[in-house]
Amino acid sequence: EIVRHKQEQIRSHGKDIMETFQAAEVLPPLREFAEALNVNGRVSLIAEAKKASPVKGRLISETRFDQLPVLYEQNGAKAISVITEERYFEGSPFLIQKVKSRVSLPVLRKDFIIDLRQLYETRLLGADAVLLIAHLLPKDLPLFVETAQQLGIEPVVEVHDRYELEMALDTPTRIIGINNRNLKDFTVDTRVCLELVGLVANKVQCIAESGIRTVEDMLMLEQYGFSAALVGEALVTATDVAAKTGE
Ligand code: IGP
Repeated sequence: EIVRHKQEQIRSHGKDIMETFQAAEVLPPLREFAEALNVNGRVSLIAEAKKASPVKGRLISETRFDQLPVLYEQNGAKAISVITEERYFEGSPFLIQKVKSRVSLPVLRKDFIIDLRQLYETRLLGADAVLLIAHLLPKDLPLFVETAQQLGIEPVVEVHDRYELEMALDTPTRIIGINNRNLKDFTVDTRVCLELVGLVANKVQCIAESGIRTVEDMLMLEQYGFSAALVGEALVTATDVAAKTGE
C-alpha cells in the first residue's frame, strides 16, 4: 500500500523533479556518512527522527519531534536518520534541510525509493546518505547503488533475508542495513541481524536496524561486528534521551 501510494505520487510530481535535475550539478559537498560509522572500533548510534509509524500511528508531539536532532547530537549520536515519507510516517522531504541546519551530523534519508528520479531529488534535498530497500528493487539494485554513488550520496542497502543480502553483496555498496523488521507484516525479530551479519565480509560495513532498545543491545551488536545501530522508537519515546544515547 505504501509503495502504491509512492508510485502515484511520483507519477503526479515527476515533471517537477525532472526540471530540477540540472541544479544537482552545482550543489555543495555532502557530509561524510561512512566515516561516522564504527568510530574507534565502537558501534555508532544512528538516531532516527520518527514522528509516526504505520503500525503505531503518532508516536510523539510536534514539539518533541523538533527537539530530537539537537538532543541526539548533544548526546553522542554519530548520524541522524530522517524519514521523509509523508502519508504513513508523517515525514517530509523538507526535514532534511531543517535537520542539517541545526546539527553538523550527516543525515540518512529514509524513504521508499523506487524511481531514479528520487535519487536526484535526494541530492537536491541535501541528504548525505540514502536508504535503498533491496526488496523494492528486485532488478535495478546495482543501477540505483551506482547512481547514488555517482551523485556523491552514500547508499545504504537494506536487506531482511539471505537472498536480499546476496543481492546487496552483488552491488558496489559499502554499507548494508540489516533490518530486523519484516516489511510485509511489520513483525520484528532481532535475531535476523545476528544471523545475517556473519555472512558479510569485513570490507562492507553493517548497520543493525529496528527493535533495538537498550545499551546492552548495542554492545551485543558491537561484538557481532556491527559498525552502527539504527534506533528509532526507543529513542523518540524515551523519557531520558541522554541516558539512552550515552556511552
Ligand atoms: C527504526 P525502530 O524499531 O528503532 O523504530 O526502527 C528503523 O529501523 C525503521 O524505522 C525502518 C524504516 C525502514 C522506516 C527500517 N527500515 C524503511 C521507513 C522505511
